[in-house]
Amino acid sequence: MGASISKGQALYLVVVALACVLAWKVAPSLTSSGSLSRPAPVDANVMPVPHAPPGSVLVNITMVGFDPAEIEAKAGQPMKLAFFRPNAANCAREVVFPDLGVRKELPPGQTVVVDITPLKTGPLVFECGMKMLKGKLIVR
Ligand SMILES: [Cu+2]
Repeated sequence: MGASISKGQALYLVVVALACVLAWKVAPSLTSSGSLSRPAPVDANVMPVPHAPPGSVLVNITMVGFDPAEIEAKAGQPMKLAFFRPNAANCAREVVFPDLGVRKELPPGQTVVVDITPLKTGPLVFECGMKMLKGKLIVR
């Protein structure tokens, strides 16, 4: 007797250990890779709508660019821009304010609110990450 275990017990332990490893290593990676590769659920029958908070300026992102492409602003006054990218049929995966060092991702179907404070008067450019779509604030 003592510390010795039978062949049957040893085999049982090996099987249990393998089952644990499978459940721990393989199963989660299967489920998580499945959910990671799947985009956020979007009901094809429901058009996404913008959710611009009160006081914000809604900026739609269409196939041709930002709409409106020119927005009035006041120097030194904080403002909220609500960027709404209804779908992925444009390249604006992100919006960039180069002069302010601001960069925000724009997931399709969502409204992303960007808080900015233009500091000096004149045009303040915003653009897509590839500098193809452009808009600007007219800061007075
Ligand atoms: Cu682009």
